[in-house]
Amino acid sequence: MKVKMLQNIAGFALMLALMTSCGGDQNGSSGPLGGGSAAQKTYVAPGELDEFYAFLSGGFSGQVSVYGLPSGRLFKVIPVFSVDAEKAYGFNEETKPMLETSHGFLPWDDSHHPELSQTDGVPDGRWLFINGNNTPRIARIDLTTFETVEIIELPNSGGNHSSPFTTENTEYVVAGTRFGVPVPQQDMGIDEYAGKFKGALSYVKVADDGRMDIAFQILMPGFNYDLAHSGKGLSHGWTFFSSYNTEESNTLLEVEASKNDKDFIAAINWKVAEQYIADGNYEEMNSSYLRNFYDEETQMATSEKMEKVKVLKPEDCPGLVYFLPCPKSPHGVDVDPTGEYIVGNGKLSADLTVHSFTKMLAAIEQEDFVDEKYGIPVLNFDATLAGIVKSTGLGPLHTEFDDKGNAYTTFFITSEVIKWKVGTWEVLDRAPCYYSVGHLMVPGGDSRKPWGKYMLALNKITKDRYLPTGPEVNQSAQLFDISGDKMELILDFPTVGEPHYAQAIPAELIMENSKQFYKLEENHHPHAIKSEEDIKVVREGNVVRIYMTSIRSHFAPDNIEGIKVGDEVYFHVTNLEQDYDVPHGFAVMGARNSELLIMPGQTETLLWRPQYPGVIPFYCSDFCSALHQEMQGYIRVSAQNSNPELKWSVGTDE
Ligand code: K7E
Ligand code: CUA
Repeated sequence: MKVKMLQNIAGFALMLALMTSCGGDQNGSSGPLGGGSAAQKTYVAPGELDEFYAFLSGGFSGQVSVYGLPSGRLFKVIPVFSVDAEKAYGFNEETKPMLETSHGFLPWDDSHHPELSQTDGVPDGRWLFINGNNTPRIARIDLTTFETVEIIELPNSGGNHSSPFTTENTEYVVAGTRFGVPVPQQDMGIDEYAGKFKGALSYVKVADDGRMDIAFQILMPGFNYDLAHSGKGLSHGWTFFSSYNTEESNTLLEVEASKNDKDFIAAINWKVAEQYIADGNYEEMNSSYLRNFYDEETQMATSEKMEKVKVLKPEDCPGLVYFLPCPKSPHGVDVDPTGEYIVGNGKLSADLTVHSFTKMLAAIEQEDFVDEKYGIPVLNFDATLAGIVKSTGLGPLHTEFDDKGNAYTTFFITSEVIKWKVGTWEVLDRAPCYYSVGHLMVPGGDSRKPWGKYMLALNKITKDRYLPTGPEVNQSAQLFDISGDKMELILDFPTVGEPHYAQAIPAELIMENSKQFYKLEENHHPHAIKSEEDIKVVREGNVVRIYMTSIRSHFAPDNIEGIKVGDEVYFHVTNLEQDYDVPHGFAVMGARNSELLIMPGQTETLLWRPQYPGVIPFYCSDFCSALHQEMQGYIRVSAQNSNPELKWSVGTDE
């Protein structure tokens, strides 16, 4: 039995290898690109602007990258879950608290799914959410500043993968655990998994100002909750989570979790959940988690420790959860723009299973249940089935939609995107991807209003597509024009890290609100100073605070004396500029963190611990003017047991 299983694995692996290594001769210039017309479609002339902002997750880079479409130009990498020395994120005193967790300071995570906030089911350009997969967290990026302003931890979870998908009006972002874990965490046998481990689905409330808090968690059986999407239109009020490992195995999942012919899509009625909470029918669990918030007014992040979550148990909450059987370990679960169709992407099959929301409601009404799992009714598969897309592709992962009633599904194993008709389920077109496509993205393609002009395929493997760069070759994105009947490949560009999901939105919904600088008079940083007259150096014990300003092209003060070995020196640098695009940097020799990159009107703080007596230079690390190279200074360090006078200055008195 065991040997046979291993043979199966070997066979599957071989098939994968074959599928992902083919097509080496499909070269962009001579292959599917139609020559000049593709170039014209993606050419954004110098000085012209792109039509869409695209936000791609960085996967194991932990960040988000911002591209223009259709040009594929990289505009920015937004640090989220990983430290970033370029922007001092996680290095300066202001942002360090963003990466605090109940496990301590974590400089890294794995980010998979960017999700734009929505109003009436349409992306609105206010915020971008993204999940931290490894140590369960959700981040919120403010799209006026393109900075991470909030990170909330998710307790009782392990692997925050089905996250952070939004509801129609951003009432919630949801977060399902990928791994079943003991809840609460405890020392127990791994082989006690089945029946004892749990899978928490979190509903994170998003307030009008964007602030997040965990409204409640649903303590599900310990399946693996893979992806999610909320209902929209007629299915507003529901969320659908795909699952695998309903076998509840704790070992060799590639075999053990592929045994059941069908796993489940969990349909959660969150309006019912709200009612249970409002009626007080919940348990309060001691679960601590951190909520980190960057306050633009004080320009400081702070961490707040939360102690309790409200928990709902499905077995005690009739009407809260139903299981829709779905063949072959579904990965993505995607809801079409009308909200009627729920697409299960059964990754071990050739077919897509589409459920009907209307039929689901009828089946619930008629109690057309075939089984029950841990108190959760399992709906009759045939009763909810809307149709099957017979694709002849292999390994469907994710589906997005356009504004003409079409759907686009990625097939990892056969490395292609298949376009099909919603409602008739007929396959309309197929396009190869180079190679092994994971997610795909149509701007607004998981919302009620897709802007169905482009489709971006996000590929895992790019060997032979780009100049080789050693063993590691970057992942890639491939842009297709989907305005016609046939998908047309028009651009191929490398990405930062491994993009799993992406989102895009018309540029005009964001660019008009984009902040150009911080107003000095609104800077309420506790250590800000507003003019050079206020510069000072203050000692309290071995803590020395240097209140410094930067303006083209000098620091004030730029000569500092009276610092000793063993001091903790805080450089509080305020950039006095009030113009767009004039940041200053700050770097000091021997600093064990990074530079600072201070935006106009902003204050940032670098902690430095001098190690030996001497005269140490510091300088501006961002080329800011013709006299940038002159933007420098010295700090004198005396011996630990000396008693030097604290002095600071800029310029000479004469
Ligand atoms: Cu399919 Cu993490 Cu959304 Cu990657 S996941 S592909
Ligand atoms: Cu300031 Cu260079």
